[in-house]
Amino acid sequence: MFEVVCNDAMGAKKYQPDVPGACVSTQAHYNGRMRILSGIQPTGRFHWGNYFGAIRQYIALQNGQGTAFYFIANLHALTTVRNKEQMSQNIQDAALDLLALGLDPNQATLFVQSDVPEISELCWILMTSTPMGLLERCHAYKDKKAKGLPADAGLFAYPVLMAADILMYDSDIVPVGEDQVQHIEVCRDIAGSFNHTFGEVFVIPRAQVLADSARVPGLNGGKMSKSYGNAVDVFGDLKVQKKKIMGIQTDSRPMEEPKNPEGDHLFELYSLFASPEQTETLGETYRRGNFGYGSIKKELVGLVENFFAEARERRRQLEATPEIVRQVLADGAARARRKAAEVLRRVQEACGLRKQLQTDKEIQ
Ligand code: AQP
Repeated sequence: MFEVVCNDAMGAKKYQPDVPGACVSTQAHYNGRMRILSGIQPTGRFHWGNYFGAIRQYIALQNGQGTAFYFIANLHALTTVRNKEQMSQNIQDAALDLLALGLDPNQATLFVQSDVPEISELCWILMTSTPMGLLERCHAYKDKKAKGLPADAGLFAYPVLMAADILMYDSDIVPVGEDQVQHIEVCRDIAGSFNHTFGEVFVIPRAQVLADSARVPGLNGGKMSKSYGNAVDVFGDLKVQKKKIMGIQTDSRPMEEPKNPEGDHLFELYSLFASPEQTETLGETYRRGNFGYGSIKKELVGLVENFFAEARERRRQLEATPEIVRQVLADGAARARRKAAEVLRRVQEACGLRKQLQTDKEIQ
């Protein structure tokens, strides 16, 4: 079990994901089941940060917590993936990875973002009520620009598309890593301002972040990120994985010196895979001193291999049945579109875009 921090206007609250009806103080407006939504970009293979920060929550929240919608964010990924074969391979891999890691299509709706074309219309509508300054303050865009990575209007407007993704499904909860919390604040601002102008159209969502893996560190201690070259893939080749783990950057203090486990990224990574007892023991070892980082890394290699062994096997089986994956995505898209059409109609009516049209039959 892991601890979750619910981030909302009322402040952070502790939450145990396998206790139905948790986050009680904010449940009042759910009117039944809460709606959970999150998306993940098919920009490459998923890494430990994606898994521990986000995917682990998807799986925990699908079981009886509410109605869960998860999507593969290919429209977002278009800002970085510019090759059609690569894009379609990434989407296939993302679906396989999510299903292998435990996403259950009987419990949650899994779909590809662009299979719900309504999203682009909602994005445009929201764009017209988004102040430029709000987007200029977003750190994902600012960080990429500061690192000299290519930035286009799509990357700049990414939080508006993300707001559309969330608002389109009347989402209450958005399970994410810490890096996405600011974007959800932007979504809340956009929804609040739209509601203020046009009436109570949108549900105001809130981010949900795991306390122990809000920002999983990469091999160099910075945030683990696909684009920062410091990531370890969940389903990467075991030899490559081992090499990466053995290459985790550590300091050059003498072995005998006692060390503080707090804030040490090797310790942090170890604790994600280890049992609480193993983590406790390693903490004591750090504080006592007289240990080598190499032996911890070797132990971590074994822990990681064990941790994902079953998921690897499931992935191998799923890979052999691509038609099942296709069907899961088709069913998911159909379900997602039904909800999207309902919400878009509500939005169009609220802002006067539907006035000329009399009935749904006339539109078709
Ligand atoms: N290091 C991380 N720690 C915790 N959570 C993380 N997430 C990403 N990195 C970490 C969470 O994973 C989910 C999917 O995010 P995404 O689709 O935006 O993935 P990403 O941003 O592509 O991941 P990267 O590696 O950070 O990509 P680049 O380098 O391209 O920006 C989100 O919930 C995110 O918080």
